Amino acid sequence: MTTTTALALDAFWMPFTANRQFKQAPRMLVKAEGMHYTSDDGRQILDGTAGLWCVNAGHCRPKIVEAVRRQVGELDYAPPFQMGHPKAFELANKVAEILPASHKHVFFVNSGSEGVDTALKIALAWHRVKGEGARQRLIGRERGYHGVGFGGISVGGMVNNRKTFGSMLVGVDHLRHTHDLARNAFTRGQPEHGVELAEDLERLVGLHDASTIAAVIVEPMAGSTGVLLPPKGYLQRLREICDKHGILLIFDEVISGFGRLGAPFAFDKFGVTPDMVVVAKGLTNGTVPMGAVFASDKVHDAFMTGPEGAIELFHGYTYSGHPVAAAAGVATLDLYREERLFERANDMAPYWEETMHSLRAAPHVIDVRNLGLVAGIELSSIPGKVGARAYDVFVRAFKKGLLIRTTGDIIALSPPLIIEKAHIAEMANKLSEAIREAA
Ligand code: PXG
Ligand code: PLP
Repeated sequence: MTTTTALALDAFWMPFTANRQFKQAPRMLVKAEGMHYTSDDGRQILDGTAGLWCVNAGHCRPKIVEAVRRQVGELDYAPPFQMGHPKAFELANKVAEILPASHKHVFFVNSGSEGVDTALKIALAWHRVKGEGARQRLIGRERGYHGVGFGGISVGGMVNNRKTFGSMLVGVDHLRHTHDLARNAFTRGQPEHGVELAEDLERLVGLHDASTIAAVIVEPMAGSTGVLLPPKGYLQRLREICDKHGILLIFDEVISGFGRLGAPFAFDKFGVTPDMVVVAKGLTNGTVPMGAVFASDKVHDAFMTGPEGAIELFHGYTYSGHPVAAAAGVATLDLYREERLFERANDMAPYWEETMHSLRAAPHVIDVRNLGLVAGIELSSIPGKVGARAYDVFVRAFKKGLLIRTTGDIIALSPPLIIEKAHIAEMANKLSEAIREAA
């Protein structure tokens, strides 16, 4: 095993990391199995975040590991443009089995960011194909996270991800976010208040006119910004307003997809069907990078009209439908089904909810919110030092053998769906201690 001390750390410019701080006191993971990581000093770390919201079936599951091994030795790579290989089709079919009859078209990408770019481009191209090329505006939402490509940061709404990168895409506007602690703190499940915030889309239609708007993209559950659940009725109302004005609705389910909320997708859970869905992360259980865009017949079929020899969509990636990722995806979906992991998440949710809300008793906790196997615990900020308290909790939790994720002063928890009750109790205990000990 390569130890941390033997490694020079300078060359790797780490993503979304305080590089200089990290490299002075590195936190290194060297192995994983099931619910746990092993750190380089040999400690077991309970994974409270499914890696980064992606390892939904738990770590190093033999079925997936074997599928990847077999595939890389049999067909390592095949070009995806004007060529095919069976695994990509097999995976598309397998994904289609858990999609509505009207949405069985799957475009493969390699990450959530690429998925978002792809969905936004399809939306623009779709309106053009339909003869409405003036519909070029894209609408996102404040506090949204849609990855880090120029498309994603343009429609995204987290200021630190945007402010240093210039003017981004033009013609983008944003809905108001739905976070409202004054009315909704300590809600279990979907908040009661805030359906009226969907009317903000009518405001934007009034401002720009529907004839200029191509699509609205939202996370049905906002994850990265700190677990914001949609108010009751909000997504339904967005769907109605989009329908009324001929605007496409895109759900970014990079986090909420593949069982996180106790259903295959958030759109199943909330009963609102978007025109396109972006997924990544859980598609391959995090083992090999892959994402996808699911398109409805309405979207897909409009492209299948010109001459048969013409490429319908001038878009794709060298690694779209990569054989090794596709093999990982097939094995992952088999595992989800065999172990009924989406149902399991739903069955475990009441205990999760009860245990997470017990953290309300810890100091500085100003909100606990939850759905399925996700929870957000919001702490009051130290004046003038937003994020310092939660970071302190994060470091303390790691020392105690628990991996959590923080954003600002919000702690996000999203464990693998194989979690047992004893793990949930352990998480709450360790987290409660870490919060109490933090400044
Ligand atoms: N959309 C959503 C909703 C996401 O959560 C992406 C797009 C981008 O996916 P890629 O694979 O390009 O990273 C994501 C990714 C966090 C955190 O702090 C969350 C994500 C990524 C990094 C950090 O919670 N989600
Ligand atoms: N840059 C150059 C010079 C390329 O040739 C390609 C792909 O052929 C890309 C970027 C895009 O890479 P990818 O398809 O992996 O996104």
